[in-house]
Amino acid sequence: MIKMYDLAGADPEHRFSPYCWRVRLALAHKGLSVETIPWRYHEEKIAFSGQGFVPVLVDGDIVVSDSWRIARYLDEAYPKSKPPFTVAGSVAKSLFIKHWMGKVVHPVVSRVIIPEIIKQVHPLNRDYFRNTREQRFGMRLEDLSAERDKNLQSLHASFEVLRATLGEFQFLGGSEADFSDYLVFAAFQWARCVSQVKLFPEGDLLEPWLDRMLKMFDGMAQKARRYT
Ligand SMILES: N[C@@H](CCC(=O)N[C@@H](CS)C(=O)NCC(=O)O)C(=O)O
Repeated sequence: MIKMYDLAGADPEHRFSPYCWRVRLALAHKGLSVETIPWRYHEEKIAFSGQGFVPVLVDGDIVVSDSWRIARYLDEAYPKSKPPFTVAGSVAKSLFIKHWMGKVVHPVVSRVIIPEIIKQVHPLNRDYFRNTREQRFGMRLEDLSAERDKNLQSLHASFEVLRATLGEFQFLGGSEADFSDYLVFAAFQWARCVSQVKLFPEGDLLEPWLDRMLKMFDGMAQKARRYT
C-alpha cells in the first residue's frame, strides 16, 4: 500500500498540513488507498527522502517528496485510475493556481492562523515553530494576532477571483473537481483544522463550493480532526 508521511500536531491524529491535504485529496480522487504516518518537525523518519519536508510519498521502491511532484507522479504512475486530475491543459492551469496559492494566498492565511497553530504543534516543536515563523514574518506571533482583521480583509479581496469563477462553475475543474480545487481547498482545510476563524464571512459565494469539497470522498475532509 502507498504510504505518506503527514505532519501531525501534539495529537497524532491531528493532521493539518495544506501540502499533505493536497496529496490526500489527489489520492482519494484517483481511488488509491494510503497509509498515513504521523511526522513531527525534525523527526528523522523522513531522512531517507533526502530532504526535511512533508508530504513524502512511498510507493514500493519509489520515494517522492513535494506535493506538486507527488501529484504529477500519481498521474503518470496511475493513468487509468479515475479521470486524471492533471490532464493536458489542466496541468498548466493547476500550476498557475499552485503559484497563486504559494505567493498570494498561503502567506496571508499563515499570518491569520500561525498564532493558533503554535498551541497545537507537539510541545517539542514549539520553540522551533515560534523561532522560524517569527523570523519569517519579522514579528512576534502575538503581534501577528493583532493584525488578524487586516489580513482577513486582504484574503477577502484575493478570493474575488475564486468567487468570479465559482459563481459560474461548480468547481475550478468545471463540472468535477480537479487538482486546482484540491490546491485551493487544502488551504481552507488547513485553517479549518487548526482554528475557529472563518476565512470568509457567512453567506459568502464560496460557501457552497467549500461545502461540496468537504463532502467529497465520503466526507473525508469534514471528518478530519480539528483543533484540540
Ligand atoms: N513545497 C512543498 C512544501 C512542503 C512544506 O512546507 N511542508 C511543511 C509542512 S506544512 C513542512 O514539512 N515543514 C517542515 C519545517 O518547516 O521544518 C510541498 O508542496 O510539498
